[in-house]
Amino acid sequence: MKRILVTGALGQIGTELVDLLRKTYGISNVIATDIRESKNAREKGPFELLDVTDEKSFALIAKRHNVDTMIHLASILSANAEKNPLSAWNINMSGLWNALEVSREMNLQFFTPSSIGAFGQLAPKENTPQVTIQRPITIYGINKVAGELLCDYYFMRYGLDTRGIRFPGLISYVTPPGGGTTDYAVEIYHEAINSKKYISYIRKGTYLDMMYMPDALHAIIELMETNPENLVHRNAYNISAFSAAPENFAESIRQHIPDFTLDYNVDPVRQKVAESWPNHLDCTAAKEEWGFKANYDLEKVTEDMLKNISREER
Ligand code: AKB
Repeated sequence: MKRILVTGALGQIGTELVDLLRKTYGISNVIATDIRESKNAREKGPFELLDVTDEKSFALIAKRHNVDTMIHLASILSANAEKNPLSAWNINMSGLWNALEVSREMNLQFFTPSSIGAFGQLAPKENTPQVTIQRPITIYGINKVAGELLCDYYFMRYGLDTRGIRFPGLISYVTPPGGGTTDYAVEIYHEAINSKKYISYIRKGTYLDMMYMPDALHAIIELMETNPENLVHRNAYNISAFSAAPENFAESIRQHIPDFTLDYNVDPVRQKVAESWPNHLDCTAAKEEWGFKANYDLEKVTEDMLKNISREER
């Protein structure tokens, strides 16, 4: 049985991942950590306050709980990182470095997410290959490329079992994303239920890879459970469920809310970031090496998001 430490456990991925890990591996085997505390965090299972830039506390907590696996999620997302690049660099890179060092000392299995943000304008936009040029124009993307390389380095130099996924925009009704370029793909559903209209900060015709949270969570567990001998690319695998532009979300929502309207008020900063990212990733390596498969297409996401948001917000 694994004993897993999760950083950034109260974030968009962490909240739901911790629940699923606890169902899979047992409540007491999953140690949730975050820089802040939520009301019921400690009632649900082991929880520790942890600032990932504090190397000593990081090591103490990991040792005290005798973990064998690290899932390092704490990071600043793309749009927020652009507002304060220096602080994003510090949190994203020092946090990752500390997570890797603790994992090296304790010989932990290691996972950290990368992103479609790790590519840039020079990478092919359609069927973006697993291995291609990566010249991101955002500090977040630069962090992600450096992070992928650092994880490769720990694997090659120390034999640490590092694994990663390049996540697309993640859609969920449970915890809001907070500070990403793809946040509109979550906001649009809340606004559809609350006001039947949405004003998109991303321009019509801007395609990005997307995925529903349950597919993302299963992907993490499947990758971590895969026999290491099958893994060639490790840090980090392209995955995607579908590629969509804002108007595709609107069309899909109109199947359920016919008078839903979509307008645009483009934010030049986030638009520039979105335009520098791929339209659609090639996911062959993830499929071949660990059997990646997504179950939710845009229509299934829309149905589930609208059903759950209207249940919770009414
Ligand atoms: C963001 O928009 O920053 C994230 C991501 C795609 O990495 N959702």
